[in-house]
Amino acid sequence: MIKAKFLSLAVMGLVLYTSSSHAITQIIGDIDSFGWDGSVAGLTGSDGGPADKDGNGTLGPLDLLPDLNTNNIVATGQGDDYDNRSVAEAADTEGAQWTDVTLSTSFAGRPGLADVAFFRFTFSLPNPIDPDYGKDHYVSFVYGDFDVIPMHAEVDGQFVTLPGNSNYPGTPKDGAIWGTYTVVPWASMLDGIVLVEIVAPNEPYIVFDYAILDTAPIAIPEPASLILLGSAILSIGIKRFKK
Ligand SMILES: [Ca+2]
Ligand SMILES: [Ca+2]
Ligand SMILES: [Ca+2]
Ligand SMILES: [Ca+2]
Repeated sequence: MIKAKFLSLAVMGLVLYTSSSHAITQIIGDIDSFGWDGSVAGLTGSDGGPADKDGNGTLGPLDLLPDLNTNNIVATGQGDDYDNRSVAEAADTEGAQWTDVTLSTSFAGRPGLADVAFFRFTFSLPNPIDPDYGKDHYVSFVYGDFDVIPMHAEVDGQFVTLPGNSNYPGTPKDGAIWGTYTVVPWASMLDGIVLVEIVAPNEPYIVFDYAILDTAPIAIPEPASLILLGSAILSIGIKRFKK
């Protein structure tokens, strides 16, 4: 009986601790295949094949943005403009307004172009007792069709390289979806703000899905290793061909 009481007290304590613990984890926009969740299966990529390259029913890194008019090009003025934002996303002022909508020069309904996009995480700091306290975090974000240089991100002023269409393994692909992440040192979080700024003065067509601040990064294939893998496969192929 005493043991049972102790156990139930311990469980209560755990519940109290969990509910009062304070994490910083925050998402701007939503993880919904750039607003295409539910209709991904019917979408075609710029290569004429399915946009959902890995066939998992969602659009993420290494999949392709939809080529809506199936002319094998995904770009401004190429029939690929859309706005899949919810009312709340469209009305947001902290970054969700730049997601699930084509930031495209040919789209009258655009909230702006890539160069003005930003994601601003604002949070209250956890207490020293909380598990996230003192921990470096990660900012990750997912986007498609970066193909006009220069383009990079700045996370609290730190330069972040962004892979684009030309980094697609094997051969460059229009509308390639990539994600990237970077460490946000705890020291940089003490002001309660993490700001992601996109610097892309010439990029006329790009789409973002979401940005997330968390203690772990999202899973993203490494472009460098993929390119190495791609060229290794290619060289094996050439060797075989030469035989
Ligand atoms: Ca997929
Ligand atoms: Ca198109
Ligand atoms: Ca582009
Ligand atoms: Ca989204």
